[in-house]
Amino acid sequence: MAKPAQPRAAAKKTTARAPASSTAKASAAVPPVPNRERPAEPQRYEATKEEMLEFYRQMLLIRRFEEKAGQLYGLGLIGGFCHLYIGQEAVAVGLQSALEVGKDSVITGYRDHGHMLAYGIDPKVIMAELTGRAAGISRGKGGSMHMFSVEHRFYGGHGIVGAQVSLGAGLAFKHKYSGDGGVAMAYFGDGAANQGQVYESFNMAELWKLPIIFVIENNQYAMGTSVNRASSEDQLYRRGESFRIPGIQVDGMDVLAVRGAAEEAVKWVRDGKGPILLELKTYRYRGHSMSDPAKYRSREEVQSVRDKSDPIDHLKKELEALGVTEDDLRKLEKDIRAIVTEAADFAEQSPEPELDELHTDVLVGQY
Ligand SMILES: Cc1ncc(C[n+]2csc(CCOP(=O)(O)OP(=O)(O)O)c2C)c(N)n1
Ligand SMILES: [Mg+2]
Repeated sequence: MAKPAQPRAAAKKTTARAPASSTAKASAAVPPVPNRERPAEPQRYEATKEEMLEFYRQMLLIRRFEEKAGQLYGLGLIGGFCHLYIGQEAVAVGLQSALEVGKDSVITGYRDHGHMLAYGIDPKVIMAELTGRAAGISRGKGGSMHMFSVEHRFYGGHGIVGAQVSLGAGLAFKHKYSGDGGVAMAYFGDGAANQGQVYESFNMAELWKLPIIFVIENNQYAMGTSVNRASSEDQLYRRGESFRIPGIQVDGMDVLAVRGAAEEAVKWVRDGKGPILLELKTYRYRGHSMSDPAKYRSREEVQSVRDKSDPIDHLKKELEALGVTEDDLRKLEKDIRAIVTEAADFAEQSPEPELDELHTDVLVGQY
């Protein structure tokens, strides 16, 4: 006898995890019924006061560095494209604080300054690269979108939307092949999440159980297009489902929630369980790039996110509640400003590359 057809609702099993974010939309009416092992529900990270101060310091460094980069761009000292990370600081800091610099690889798109700073790369050589100086991390020839540090295992800085996801799968393959214990973290945007090569990479990564954390930085916009206008499935943490890649949605404006999710993701991947997908709900305060007139959203929208969910203000309040004084925070701010001023002075005073550098490093040898 033929089996009775399953009722529609029961057949619609979802293996996606319920959103961990307070800002997340309500999950589907049918509760998730996992049919395979899933990572544990992430908890907000229980940081010590020292760790919280360090997260605060790193986020503030990114914010002040980016503000300075914006100023230097306005003065004509930075040429070409420049995409600022202001508003998204908790993502890079929360995630990369759970990685091991020099062991785990990181790769991202063109909005890359924050990821470098979060991986401990010297602000001076990043700023010098932005201003096209010989002392820059890519010898002044890469600019904002093309920076690398093989020493840190930071592999760029890529201008082709989505390309870094496939390259990231390659980095993960290398970690697995050589058995070096490292994992790869590949960041991409909500817009990039609609690129075909992302899904080819998902397929291979799961098939070969590659140690990779796919990170969607959902800042709500791809240039001037909002995620809801461009994506048929706008709950991006579900995008790995048909490849059996578990997904977790995270409040990307809360550095401790981000770090908590990173803990679970790193554990899953290092344990050899294959890839995992994190969707970080975040927001960029500035335009897509420095030349964006930002006519696709209102000032009120931006201001309201800044007022309600700023990751730095949020952590500042928590630190104050723990007894960190205004004076302590003022001193920290002063130290950060000094680091950024030093980086800008270094970048302005360094010489440009020699003309004969035009033909060097066009093709790089083997690493
Ligand atoms: C293959 C490709 N298509 C289009 C572009 C032009 N482009 C540059 S950035 C961008 C938007 C990407 O948005 P998203 O992935 O959300 O990242 P975000 O800028 O928000 O960080 C587009 C369409 C490109 N660089 N590469
Ligand atoms: Mg985006």
